[in-house]
Amino acid sequence: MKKVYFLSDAHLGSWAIPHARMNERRLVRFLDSVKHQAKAIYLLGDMFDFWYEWKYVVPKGYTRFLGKLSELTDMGVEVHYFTGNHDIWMYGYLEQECGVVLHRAPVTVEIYNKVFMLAHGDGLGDPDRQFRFLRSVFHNKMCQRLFSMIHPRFSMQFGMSWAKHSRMKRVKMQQSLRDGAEGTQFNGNVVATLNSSGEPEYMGEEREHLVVYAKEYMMSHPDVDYYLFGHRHIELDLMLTASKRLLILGDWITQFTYAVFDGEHLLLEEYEEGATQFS
Ligand SMILES: [Mn+2]
Repeated sequence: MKKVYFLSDAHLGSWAIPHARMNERRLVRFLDSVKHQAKAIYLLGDMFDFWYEWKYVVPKGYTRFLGKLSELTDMGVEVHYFTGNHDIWMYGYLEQECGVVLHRAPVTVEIYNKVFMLAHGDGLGDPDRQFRFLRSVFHNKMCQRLFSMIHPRFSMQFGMSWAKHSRMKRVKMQQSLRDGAEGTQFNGNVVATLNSSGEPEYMGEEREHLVVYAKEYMMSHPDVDYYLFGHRHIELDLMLTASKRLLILGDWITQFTYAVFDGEHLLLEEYEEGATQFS
């Protein structure tokens, strides 16, 4: 049986990530390695660190990634692209040029007789006011139109710097913890340890927004078997009940993790360069 793959958060092109091109190449090698056994690939958001497109213009770069997406869809592999909080501003280029199916909101889909609830995860169960405000500005049609009127020379630079800045905040958190601070603030929680991507480690069932959200959602949607999210840059594989499961997909910055479903098993795996990919 052909497999279905899920991954997220490559943040391609990030000005805050050294060797960003290497990460793009690694991602492309991974996609290439699974293309013959893949039925579908779900990209769950923030694949670009900042993406904005105009009527006749798209950002420079990403040629390997975009080419690989096109190759996959030309072969008949379904590619689903979810917008995250860094690449909200997609207006048809990826659908028309690369043949992907674009999703702007969470999707519930049945795959091989299991029901998956898929989302990037930003804004779900997150009460942070500042984040919610920014999110509403970013999604606002009028704000988008105004932003489009700025020459790309400046608006792209602004976007790339904003995205870099939001990553550098994590780097500063890391620094202050290294300097001996006992904890640092994140989403209203004090966190004491960060993972390799500079994100707070799993905060526990009570405090992790996506877990709280899924547990609540579960009450009104008993048909969902699996919840898959990105956004947090942590790896999590959690049983919510005896049969319901929640996965957070890690990232493609330092973790290179993905979920794969073959109709029977759902696994969270790490892409190892050079390792044999068994079909
Ligand atoms: Mn995100």
